Amino acid sequence: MRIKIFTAPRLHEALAKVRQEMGPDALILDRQQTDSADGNQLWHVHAALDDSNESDHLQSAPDRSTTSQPAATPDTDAMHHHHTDATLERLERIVEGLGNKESVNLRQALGSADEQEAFDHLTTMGVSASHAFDMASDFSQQLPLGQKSIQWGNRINPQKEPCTLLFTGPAGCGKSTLIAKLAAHYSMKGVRIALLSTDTERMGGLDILKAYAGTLGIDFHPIRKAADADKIRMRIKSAQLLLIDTEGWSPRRDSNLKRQSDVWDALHCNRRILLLPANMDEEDGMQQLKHPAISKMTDIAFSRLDETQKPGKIINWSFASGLPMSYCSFGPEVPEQMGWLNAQGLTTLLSRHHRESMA
Ligand SMILES: Nc1nc2c(ncn2[C@@H]2O[C@H](COP(=O)(O)OP(=O)(O)O)[C@@H](O)[C@H]2O)c(=O)[nH]1
Ligand SMILES: [Mg+2]
Repeated sequence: MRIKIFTAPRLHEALAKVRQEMGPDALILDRQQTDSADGNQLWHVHAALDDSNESDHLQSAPDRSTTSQPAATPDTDAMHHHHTDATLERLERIVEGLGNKESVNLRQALGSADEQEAFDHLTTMGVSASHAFDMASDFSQQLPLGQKSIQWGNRINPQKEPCTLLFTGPAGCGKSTLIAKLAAHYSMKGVRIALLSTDTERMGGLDILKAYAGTLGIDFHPIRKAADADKIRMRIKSAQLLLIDTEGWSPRRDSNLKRQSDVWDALHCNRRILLLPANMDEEDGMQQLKHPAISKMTDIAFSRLDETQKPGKIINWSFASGLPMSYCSFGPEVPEQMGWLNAQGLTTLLSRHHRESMA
């Protein structure tokens, strides 16, 4: 048994250190909070690792190095698989247990019953335990959530500064609808708008936006290849707001990404917004954040907030992506049911959802 103390300014950071060094088998024995010499708080987590598991493993695994048969027989292979399956199963149980334990530890480390209740609300809404721990105090006082910790995007002001916004994300996430909402919203304010779409290869890909452009009396241009970008930009050079729709991506059509990203580069967009549907499973969303196009994005936006019981996952996604939060969409109606996320809005979103789920 190896025991070590891990120290960090915040509890979840100390717990992360434990996992990093000792792995998922580590047991949390104790945690304490102290004040450091400079008056800041420090967390000390006592963790233990049972090294004897490793020698168990060595004894029970078939020792291939000393065997006289060079090739594994089907029997030893089956034994080996069985052993690996059992180990994996055990590991899964430990990881799950540790996850729950970490959540319990974080909850217990909160100062008051109000904060613990806020922690419970936030985790029920889908906020991860470590972010819920950091936000519990603000939420319990109904203060704006994540004002300092979350990255917030800069709102556009096309009347003052022309801008080009591109939207992308998984297929069907609501890109065209959000662009139609923005187009309607800003055209009502008298902003000169043009719409472009690189969604030219799919049957019907251009249709929705083309129809909205017709209704709103706005210029609309499909753009097929990077070489057309200059010509089209010349034709719409008086536009103050250029909104660009894309076909987005799906695992089956990634070959198209190169063509799309060449067009994006040629259009010199100053904002490239990743749109994730909030009704997507949190893990699936995390997978989306590994997509190669993510490195080119400047902001993250969320759609379908009306279709999830766990809107708090958008906090986890935005921390994981490192991208600032921007627009949100919470219904299919154009131009309503759209907004710009800020700390106050996020608090309202999570409080309202909580009240509704309690009702
Ligand atoms: N409930 C709900 N539906 C939405 C939202 N945004 C888009 N939709 C609907 O989702 C469907 C796909 O949207 P669309 O904009 O075509 O997705 P795209 O493929 O990403 O362009 C349409 O039926 C929209 O009306 C939203 O925030 N909430
Ligand atoms: Mg579309």
